[in-house]
Parts: sequence; C-alpha cells; structure tokens
Amino acid sequence: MVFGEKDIFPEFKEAFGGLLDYCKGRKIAVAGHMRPDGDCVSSTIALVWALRECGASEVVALNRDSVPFLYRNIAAGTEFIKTDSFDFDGFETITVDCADPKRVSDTFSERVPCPLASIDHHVSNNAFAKTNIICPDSAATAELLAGMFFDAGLRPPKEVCNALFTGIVTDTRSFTTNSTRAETLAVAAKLAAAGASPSYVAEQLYQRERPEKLGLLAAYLKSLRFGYGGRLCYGILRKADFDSTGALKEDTDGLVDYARSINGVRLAAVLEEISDGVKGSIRTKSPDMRADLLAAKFGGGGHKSAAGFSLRDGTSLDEFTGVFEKAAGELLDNADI
Ligand SMILES: [Mn+2]
Repeated sequence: MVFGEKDIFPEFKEAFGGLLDYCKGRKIAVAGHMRPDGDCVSSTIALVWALRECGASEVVALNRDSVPFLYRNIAAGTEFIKTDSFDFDGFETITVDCADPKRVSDTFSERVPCPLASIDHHVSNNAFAKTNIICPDSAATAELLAGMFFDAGLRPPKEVCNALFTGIVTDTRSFTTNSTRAETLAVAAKLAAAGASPSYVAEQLYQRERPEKLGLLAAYLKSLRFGYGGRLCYGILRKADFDSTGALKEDTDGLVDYARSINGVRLAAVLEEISDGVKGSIRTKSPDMRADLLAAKFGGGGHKSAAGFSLRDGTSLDEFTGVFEKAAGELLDNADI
C-alpha cells in the first residue's frame, strides 16, 4: 500500500473533522453541479451518508437535474431533490465537485451567497465557501472524500464504497487519465477492500447503454471535423440530432473521448447547440495543452486536460465553430508538443 498506516490527506484532516463536528445536529444540504457526472453523483451520495453517520439532524441531496440513467442503480437509496425547487431556509449547504457556485444552478449564488463548505478537486475552484477543501491533485472529488473518510475513521457501507469507486472510475476514465496517480489507485484499493465491487461498477457503467445514446454517438461521429493537420478534431451536435435519435442531454457524456481517441489528435471537442448558445466539452492528450484555458475564453473552466463551457449569449453553433477553430489553433500553435 502507498499509505500504510499514514493518513491519505493529512492536510485536510483538521478542516474535514471540524466540518463534520460542525454539522452535528444541523440541517445540511449537499449540492452537486448541474448535468451531474459520475463523480458528482457519487460524491453527493457519499457525503450525505457521512453527514448522517456523524449526526447531522437532516441531510438532503440536491441537483438541478435528474441522476443520469447509468448512475441510477448506484444512486438507489439516496433521494435527490431538484435544487431550484428546494427551500434552503434553515439549511446550510456544502457543494461537491463544483469549481464555481454557478455550476450548481443559475440562481444558487443569489439564494446561498456563501455556502458552508466546498469540497472539490478542480484547479479552477475559486474558494467561494466558508470552508474550502480543494485538492487539485485528486483525480476525483470521490477520491478526496474517500481518503478523508478513511482518515476520519469512517467505515462506509458497501453501497457507498461502490458509489465512491464509480466516481473515481468515471473521472479517471477507468484509471487512464493523466490525473490518475498512485494515491488514486491506493484509495480505490481501499474501497475495494471495504466492499466496492469493480465488476458491479463496470456493469453499471459500461454494459447498460441505451440505443438512443448510441444513435447520438453515430451522429457525433458523422459530424467530426479535422483541422491543423489532424491535431484538432471536434464534432457538433444539433438539437435535431437529439430529436431524431431520442437521446437525452446526459447522453453527450463521453462522446468527446471518441474524437480524442484518434491517432494524431491533440485537442478534441464536442460542440452542442443549446437553446441560447453553445455548450462545449474539450479534451487534450497532454496536460501541457491547457483545455481549461481554452474553455475560459468562453466563460468556462475545468481541469488541464478536461474542461467545458456554456456560452449563453445567443451565439449560433454555425457562427461559433469558426471562432472555436481559431482559438483552438492558437492553443495548438503555442503548445510545444
Ligand atoms: Mn470531478
């Protein structure tokens, strides 16, 4: 084991312990980001469990959107309430996996000006809460939470271990991203020892696709465009693609990996038409080529190799592709790789 008997996250032990103590006897809302991914869903579930375990009087799980289909079995047992319809009166809020309070929901910042805590692993997190437990070295918020649970002597049950394992697997694309480190694998091993089942998680994530999602994948693959000698590859999704396939918004998750999988591609993206603009996901093969800086040009952010944005200024997808190609080209030309 990498850790032996040592703490996994000694730097956060005091802050996390203090947070658990503070929550005793209080009403706490745990809120993740809109359009939740596996890490967000699992981190919410796990923190809700820990707060209940530690004596919070009431704990609720919030998300603006529904739990995506692939994570429903993992999330069974945790009821999620829609963030926008929740009455925050009497509750303190902890956000998980959110780099920015705007990622919770459009109105969250007005309704909860300063959350109790933010637990996150995004390098772009701007420490917007009273207590900020931010670990950019963690491959997933679930890795950070699992490590802090073990350090605090908590013993999550099998269902929570499976959820945390899911969060790590999804954010690391099955332990293959450049964010995956020895500590990530060691935390995953501890979760497996505590009851997580890698094969159960794999079946949930990789053997339960809906045909509608594969239809959207087909549309995305057909739309792929290349630039800069094959170093840029991106595909576009129009509203019509969702209508004709019956796919859901959540079905865009993972599509960008197909563009990145192509030999020679250094920068990959999916650009999606939304009602008032364009949503984008960006991936790079090397963290030296900063996906988060490219996303920031369009009001977004994220990780060095995986970032996203939602441009809601009425820009049309067709106008935007040229702007995006130019900005992507500048990044490719400036990168020494
Ligand atoms: Mn995450």
